[in-house]
Amino acid sequence: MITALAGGVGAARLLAGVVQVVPPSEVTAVVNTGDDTVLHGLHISPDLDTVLYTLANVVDPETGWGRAGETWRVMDGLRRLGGVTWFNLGDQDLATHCYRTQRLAEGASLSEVTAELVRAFEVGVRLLPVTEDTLRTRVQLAGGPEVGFQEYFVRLRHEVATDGIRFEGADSARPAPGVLPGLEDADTIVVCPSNPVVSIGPLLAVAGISDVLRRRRDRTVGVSPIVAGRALKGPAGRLLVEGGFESSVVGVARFYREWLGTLVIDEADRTLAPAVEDQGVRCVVAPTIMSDAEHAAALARVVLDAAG
Ligand code: FO1
Repeated sequence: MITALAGGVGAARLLAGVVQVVPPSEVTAVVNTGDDTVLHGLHISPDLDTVLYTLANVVDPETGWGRAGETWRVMDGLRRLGGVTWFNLGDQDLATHCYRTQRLAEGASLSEVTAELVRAFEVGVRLLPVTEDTLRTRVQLAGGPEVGFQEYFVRLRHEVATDGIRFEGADSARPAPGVLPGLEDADTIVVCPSNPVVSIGPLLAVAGISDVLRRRRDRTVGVSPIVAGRALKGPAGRLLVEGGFESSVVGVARFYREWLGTLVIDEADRTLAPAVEDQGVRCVVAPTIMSDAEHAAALARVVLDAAG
């Protein structure tokens, strides 16, 4: 059984490669909920939805989030009303948020609702929210207010300097059902190429998770989200630097070294492999840019082989 630590787009792409190599029924993804937000009274879980839509082959291939072939009638109506439109919610995507919000209001847990969505989209992989308790990534802007993650990431297009990140609710958030057993029992724990600070970070902040990872360090294999000093997408590089780490595969290794046994880095960083190993993390060099399904499957094979 394979259990993955997952954020959004990069994780979804690797998981889509993993399910080409092993049966989806053998894969569990522990997904970040720190990006979750309530807008228009709807509970939105961006990372869970990106993984769900990608594995169901209905994700917008351009953005990696939201639905392919989307229409925007509701957003157009909201714009005419002067409503909140900085967070783009397509018409089909809104159905997911309406369903999730209604089911939560009926007393279903986020895990149950996620399992219902997995069945409805015939995904096969077991998707687990990291916690059912409130967990919200908050971003302290340099010289400014603290804002919610989506305000930082979308409204401000993460083009602002940050003075710190915190995960509100982490000190009381319990792992959701299945999360710790999923990590304990996995043959391999895959750390997807997600943002170390704001996608993997919240997972580590939930009680018990980093302890299991430390204990099973020799079974954890990660893929660097940083290639040639930069994130392929999003603010991972600058958040690493703002957190005191290099924006490089060495910085990623230092960030993860307490509990990561092996780090897969891209060919572009081959010369840094010794420096990664100097961090005490075994290093495997391979193509890590998942430009299509074949590349994602090839990377998944490398990751699973690296675990031995
Ligand atoms: N990202 C954007 O850059 N702009 C958006 O308008 C936007 C809307 C959106 C709606 C639903 C959803 O599930 C994700 C959405 N995202 C958008 C992506 C989201 O901010 C990120 O995927 C994660 O929160 C970070 O991984």
